[in-house]
Amino acid sequence: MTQSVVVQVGQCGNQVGCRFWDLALREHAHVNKTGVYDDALSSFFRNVDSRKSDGGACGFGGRIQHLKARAVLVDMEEGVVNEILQGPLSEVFDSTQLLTDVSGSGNNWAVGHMSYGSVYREQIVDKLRKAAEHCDCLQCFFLIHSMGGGTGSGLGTRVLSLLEEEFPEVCRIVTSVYPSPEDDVITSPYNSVLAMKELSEHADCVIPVENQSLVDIVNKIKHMSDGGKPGLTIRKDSSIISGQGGLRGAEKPFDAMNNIVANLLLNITSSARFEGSLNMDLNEIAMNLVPFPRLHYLVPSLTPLYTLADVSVPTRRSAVWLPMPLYLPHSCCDSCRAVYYS
Ligand SMILES: Nc1nc2c(ncn2[C@@H]2O[C@H](COP(=O)(O)OP(=O)(O)OP(=O)(O)O)[C@@H](O)[C@H]2O)c(=O)[nH]1
Ligand SMILES: [Mg+2]
Repeated sequence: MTQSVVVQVGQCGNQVGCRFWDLALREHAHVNKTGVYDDALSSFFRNVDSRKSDGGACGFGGRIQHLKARAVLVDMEEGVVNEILQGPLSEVFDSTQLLTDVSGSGNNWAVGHMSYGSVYREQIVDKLRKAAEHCDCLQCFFLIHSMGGGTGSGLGTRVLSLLEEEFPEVCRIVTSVYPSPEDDVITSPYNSVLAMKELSEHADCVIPVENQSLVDIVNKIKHMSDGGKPGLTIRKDSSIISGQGGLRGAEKPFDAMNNIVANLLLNITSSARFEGSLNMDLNEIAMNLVPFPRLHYLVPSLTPLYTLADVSVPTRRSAVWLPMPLYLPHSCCDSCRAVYYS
């Protein structure tokens, strides 16, 4: 089986990434009842025995010792990463995977891209290489970042170009969180435009997610959970609307929105994380849906939302992919839609 590495940059990238790891662990725990480290777990997690001297890597078939996420966490502020390290997911990361500074990029794309990008270039490449060396067959890098923040958009896109430079053969799938029209970061439209150019040039696939749409979806789900029709009701403590993930106390403002993005990533990667007759390689997403190299923005769609009420719901009927250029002219009628939904 192949492996993938998640690179999360900036506050948004790390917060979304955190929800992804939380839900992924819960999903694997639900499926893997035996406690054995298997192929499915190896795609996004390493099994590490801290008592061993050679880095502690354990092979397949043994008991799960310590699961470490195949991730690199980058933020030019310390707050979010420190919070992760004090939270329930602290065991999933170790210090070799983290890179932080103190002051942040001040919502300035150029500071992230040019200043921090140059200062931390070697350290970033070093951490990416280490993560890659832990994989038997590295297939994909997932970059998660915001388009509005200085670190996410500036340094995030710099990391993307470093990935292309250092690992040209490995597929780069980017999840970009676009700012809503009412975003409180005044420079976010500029940051987004500057980052878009880099995404067009260096990514294999971009999955754009927009914050206003996430707010709308969260409100819709909350409405459904507050007394929808029978069969459409979402439990109040379900993973899709609760940031607690069954693990921690207070819910943070972006948690419900980040859960949607994390669920999306879980769905995209499920074929790579689990065995199955419809199993496909992640790079086939780009191969099948990208008609021209720079036309690689895919609009993700998640349906129906209420099956996401709990990650323990076994059926997966989601992650419909509509490549952007085909979406508008072909979503006109049911027969057109059927082509894409089949
Ligand atoms: N969906 C979502 N959006 C977020 C989250 N955190 C921040 N944002 C959005 O991201 C943009 C700000 O980017 P941040 O990620 O906070 O900034 P940063 O990358 O840390 O960069 P600097 O703080 O400038 O160094 C704004 O548009 C916010 O609305 C989050 O957890 N989820
Ligand atoms: Mg920040």
